[in-house]
Amino acid sequence: MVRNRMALLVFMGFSLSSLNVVGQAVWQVQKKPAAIQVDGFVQEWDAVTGLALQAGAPGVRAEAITQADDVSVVAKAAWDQENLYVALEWKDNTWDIERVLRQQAVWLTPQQQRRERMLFYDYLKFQMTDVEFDYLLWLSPRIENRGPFSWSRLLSGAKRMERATSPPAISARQQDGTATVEILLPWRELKTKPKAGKTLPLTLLVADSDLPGKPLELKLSQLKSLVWDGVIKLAE
Ligand SMILES: [Ca+2]
Ligand SMILES: [Ca+2]
Repeated sequence: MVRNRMALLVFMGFSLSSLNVVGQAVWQVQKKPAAIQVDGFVQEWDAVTGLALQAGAPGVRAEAITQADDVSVVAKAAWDQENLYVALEWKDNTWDIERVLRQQAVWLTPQQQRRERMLFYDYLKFQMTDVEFDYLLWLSPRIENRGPFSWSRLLSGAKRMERATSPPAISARQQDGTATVEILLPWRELKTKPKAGKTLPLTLLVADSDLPGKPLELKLSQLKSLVWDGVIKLAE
């Protein structure tokens, strides 16, 4: 019985890892168009193809989300020698944002389980890794003149030692039911250099909560998220 279960786990592990190698999602990111200004307005990104994060979109794993109008984010990115630029167009039928400081990032459930507190609000997790670094950014949109809220951390080198890093420049607005965010992330903050053709493993997670003001205990059974796992590729 135990052996069968072990064999099943080994088989599942093998299937999952081969799927990752064969079916890895690639997000091609072009060089920065001249006009980009990190001011929270995103009209200059119109010609850039976005990555759709919503229920049913290719490569997106939806947890407890079935409708695109529940939450959706279109992510766009561009790069140059100095920076990675990201633009988000975020739609949500019920906003639930809250500042979560890094020191409060873990919440202990009544059953003494550790949960990431950001998952209980509307937050986006951006985690980009490389041989040289592991960079994590959590951010919320700006809604009704609150936010954007964010925190980031950088682990550097093969041993993943924590290194000081300045927060990226983030500019966010809310217009006509859409929250927009622009992020400017300098490569030097990641202690790395970009190169055309380079691929960097990336995870994007959109946490969605529609219970503003409710206690976390009550939200626990209602956690919803969208996850995209793949690589970001710096195109020529
Ligand atoms: Ca702009
Ligand atoms: Ca929401």
